[in-house]
Amino acid sequence: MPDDHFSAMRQSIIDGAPDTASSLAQQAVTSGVAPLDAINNGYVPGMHDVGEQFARGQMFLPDMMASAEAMRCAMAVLDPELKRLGTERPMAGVVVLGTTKGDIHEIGKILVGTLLTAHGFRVHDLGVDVSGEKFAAKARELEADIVGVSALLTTTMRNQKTVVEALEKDGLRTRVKIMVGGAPVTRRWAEEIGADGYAKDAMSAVALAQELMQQKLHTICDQNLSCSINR
Ligand code: HCB
Repeated sequence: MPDDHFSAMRQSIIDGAPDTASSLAQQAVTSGVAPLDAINNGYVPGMHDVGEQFARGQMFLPDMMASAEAMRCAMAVLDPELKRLGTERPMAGVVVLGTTKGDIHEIGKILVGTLLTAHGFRVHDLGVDVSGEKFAAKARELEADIVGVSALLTTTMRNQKTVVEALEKDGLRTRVKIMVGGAPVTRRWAEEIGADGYAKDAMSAVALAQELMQQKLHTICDQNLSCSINR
């Protein structure tokens, strides 16, 4: 796909133009462009520009909402394609996903959920503004392997720690791995709050989830001599 097509995708997000974003995504699918390339090279850079313009006061909340809507429309086209690519894989693990309490940003989390699904994970998305207790209750109900917590605000990232605490309080911490992400989140923050890993984007989240599943299997193996997984 020519670079100017990716530029047009990026611009459709900056302009907050849902119809354009959607039809460019449709064209990408029709011409065989990998949906992840369209997302990573076209739409996500657009969201980053929007964030920077907002931070500089060159863009206001209604504009940012229009950009989010354009992103949602592009994803509505690309999402089924991503899922289709992963439908025939064996189940890789169960993930409970959500955006932390007080935070309504969801685009990145949805993208993480989509790619995890495309790589064979069974994902339960709790949505936005989710308390630690809700994460823990759902993780217990589904016997989740991994809980993924998103936070986009510096004021809400500290609530990721309350998810770690809720899982500890519920006695789930030894069974459930925790991964965190979101624009202000760092590896150091993940370590500080006692999470098992940090992912900077959706593809890294998939790699991390796969690694956490391996760690989990090895732990089970260490406790069970009859285990026969490859090391
Ligand atoms: Co929002 N907002 N926003 N916003 N918003 C940010 C996040 C700022 C950075 C913009 C800025 O000032 N530069 C800023 C936060 C500043 C800060 O705290 N440091 C900000 C602000 C201030 C606000 C409000 C407070 C504005 C206001 O009301 N005055 C308000 C907060 C409302 C609330 O949550 N209580 C607000 C509202 C909004 C909306 C509603 C207009 C809209 C969200 C719509 C929606 O999600 N349905 C919005 C948007 C769109 C943004 C920006 C522009 C884009 C976010 C986004 O979707 N990025 C964002 C600027 C930015 O981040 N550059 C801005 C694209 C995705 C793909 O990236 O980082 O979310 P991601 O996710 C990645 C990655 O982090 C990782 O993988 C994802 C995929 O690659 N990942 C995980 C994410 N979660 C993971 C979990 C894991 O386990 C593993 C990996």
